[in-house]
Amino acid sequence: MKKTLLSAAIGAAVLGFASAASAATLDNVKSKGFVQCGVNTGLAGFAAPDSAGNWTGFDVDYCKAVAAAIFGDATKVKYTPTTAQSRFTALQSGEVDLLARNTTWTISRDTALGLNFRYVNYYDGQGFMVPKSLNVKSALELSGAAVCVQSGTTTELNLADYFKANNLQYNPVVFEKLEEVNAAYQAGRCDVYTTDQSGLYAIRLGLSNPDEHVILPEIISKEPLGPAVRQGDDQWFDIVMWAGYALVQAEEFGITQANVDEMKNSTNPDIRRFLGVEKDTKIGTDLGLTNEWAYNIVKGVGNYAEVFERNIGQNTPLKIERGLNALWTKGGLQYAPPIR
Ligand SMILES: N[C@@H](CCC(=O)N[C@@H](CS)C(=O)NCC(=O)O)C(=O)O
Repeated sequence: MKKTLLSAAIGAAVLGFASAASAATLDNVKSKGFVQCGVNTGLAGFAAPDSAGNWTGFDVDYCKAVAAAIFGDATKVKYTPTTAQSRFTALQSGEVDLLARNTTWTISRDTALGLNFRYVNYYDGQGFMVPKSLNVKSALELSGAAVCVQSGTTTELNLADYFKANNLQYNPVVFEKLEEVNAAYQAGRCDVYTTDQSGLYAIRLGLSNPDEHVILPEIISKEPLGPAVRQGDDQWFDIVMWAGYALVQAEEFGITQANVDEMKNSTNPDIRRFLGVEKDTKIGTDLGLTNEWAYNIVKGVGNYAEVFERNIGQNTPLKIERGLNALWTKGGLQYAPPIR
């Protein structure tokens, strides 16, 4: 990871000029006609292509929300699969316009890597998965274990800290590619798999025997996952971040993909402003978009709850509970600053 951070930081320094010069990401996106979105190489529920090459998932819907805000068309996205290691270079080099890829917001990524984060679309934490046959009930029983982990992640760093802090020995089994980590775990080359808990749910589904693996109760870190952009383009930063808050705000208002047209007739000035029907609204145009930007997001992908439930919620194979990702009014952390 040190090497990754260093090489990415050198990349940022080398590219510093280019990113400052390419401040008008919105103009560039508009002229090419699509958003180039950096996603996973394939993580069930979050970002994965089907056999026809159509991408779906919780993070994919984020890319679509940004496209809907800009073009009024959620399909105007192209996807770049990135590994944990390659994602930051892809963003710094301008290969992608944003990352929507279970990326933890940390201070070093925000500073040394030259990125910007401001919205968390999934509050997560790092966990451990083990075969049930090991009969392990807690991570504290893992001394001496071989641990599968992907390089270029916060996971690798937290793992080292956790075992050190608890005076436990371990043997890291590290790969760059997700499929290599998965294959190593499936083949029994390691006793434990560690990553973000959401990732563990997704990876377990892809094992040949998901029921024979258990996720341990310990959460050893904070992993606030969210979209990231390059530093140096505040307008683009605002658009990408407020697209996320619009999803949350729509849920707070009870505006859904199905009722968004009807909601335009609401007499609530907050809702009218949000949907761009209140007279003299300038919210969308001040962002560099149209005042229908939030309407287009909800029309295109739904609200935060709909995006969550469609991709990773109770009626999906992942069956993830809202937990920390419930609205702030329902005991969670999802909270949109005022859209006014
Ligand atoms: N949130 C952590 C970990 C993110 C991460 O890359 N996790 C892996 C394991 S779940 C992943 O998504 N791999 C998918 C891929 O490489 O395509 C970070 O930002 O460093």
